[in-house]
Amino acid sequence: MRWDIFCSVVDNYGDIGVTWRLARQLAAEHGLAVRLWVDEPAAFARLCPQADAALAQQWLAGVEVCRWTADFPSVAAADVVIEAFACTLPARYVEAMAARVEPPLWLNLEYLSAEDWVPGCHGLPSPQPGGLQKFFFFPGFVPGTGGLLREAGLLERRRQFQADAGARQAFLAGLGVPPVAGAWLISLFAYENPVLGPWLDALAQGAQPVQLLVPRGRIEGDLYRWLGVAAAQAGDCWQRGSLHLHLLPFVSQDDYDRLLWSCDFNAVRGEDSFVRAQWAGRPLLWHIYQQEEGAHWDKLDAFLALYRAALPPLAGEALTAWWHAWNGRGDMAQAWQALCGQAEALAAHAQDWCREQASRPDLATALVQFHRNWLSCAA
Ligand code: TRH
Repeated sequence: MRWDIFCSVVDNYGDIGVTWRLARQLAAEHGLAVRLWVDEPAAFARLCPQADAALAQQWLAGVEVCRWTADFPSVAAADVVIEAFACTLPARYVEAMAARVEPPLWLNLEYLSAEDWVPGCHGLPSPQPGGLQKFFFFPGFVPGTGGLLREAGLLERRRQFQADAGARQAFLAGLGVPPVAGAWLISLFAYENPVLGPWLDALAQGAQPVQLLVPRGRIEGDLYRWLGVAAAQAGDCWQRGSLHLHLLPFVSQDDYDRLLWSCDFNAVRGEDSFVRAQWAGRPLLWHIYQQEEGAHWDKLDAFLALYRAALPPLAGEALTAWWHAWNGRGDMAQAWQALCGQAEALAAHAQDWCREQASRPDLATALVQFHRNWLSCAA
């Protein structure tokens, strides 16, 4: 069975982050011949350092990765075609789909949202010219959605790593992060954020030692402003009061998982790091990708409502205030103080939430099952 996945990198790393994970998992766990078309190989090579951004075609982790150029080659269409996040397929490729004797299953893999309309839209068909039919496939957190990307054995690998203090220390030492007695570890991946300064003030002035681990990225400018430095490089570290800051390289996707597993709290952004932080089983802080007219607030609050449902009220309120402040509504220093008092409840809940989500079918398996059902309906 051949599957083609199309990824157009709009900006950032979420599009390629999700499709690369999905492609690898379909090949490794479902024995499928997967081809991943990417229009920005340089973004891909940052997540997968073994990749050569100059190549038009390469094989990595059992996946054929091809450069998607404006002048799209004439190729046979696959049995299943996934357009990620409504990227427009090349016209020539759509013609090849229509020319097949057996039409392919065409899926639009949608953005992740906890909003309550999602189960009602998951799996809906959308007729296309040329007799083709496209279906909307929605990831999600509740039954009736397509679930979340989760590789087989992921949580067991994570548990083993977290239970092995030596492995964690060796991993962090490889990133230039020495142990600091009694410190909380926090990873920080975020867009530009004007409330970083107030949070760092609170961390520096607090009684609790904190090591903040910052992979290189868009938050660097705000960090430098607060530190009063003009520039820095991966490996640099600073201490301000109780706060130890470490600038890290942008690591491979697999190492980013280990970084999340190593930390007590993880500040994440976008879509993919948001899910990976949930699999880390540790409390998270979400810097959501901002949308026009504030549409991201509905998404943020829909997730919070689900996530905090089983939390004690005080912990739920502290978490909500912290997430709201980080996204521009509220006082970040105050929110952090309130949150510290709920750290234990939040840590226990992060594990419960992870277990509950992992009890559902993962997204790759749900896609394979969707295809099977579609084939049996067509027969
Ligand atoms: O990069 P993002 O901000 O992507 C976003 C979202 O996908 C959003 O939904 C989309 O609309 C917007 O782009 C255009 O955040 P995200 O989704 O977390 O992707 C980051 C990827 O980078 C993820 O796969 C983890 C990976 N990563 C590494 O591999 N190494 C690193 O050091 C870091 C910090 C991240």
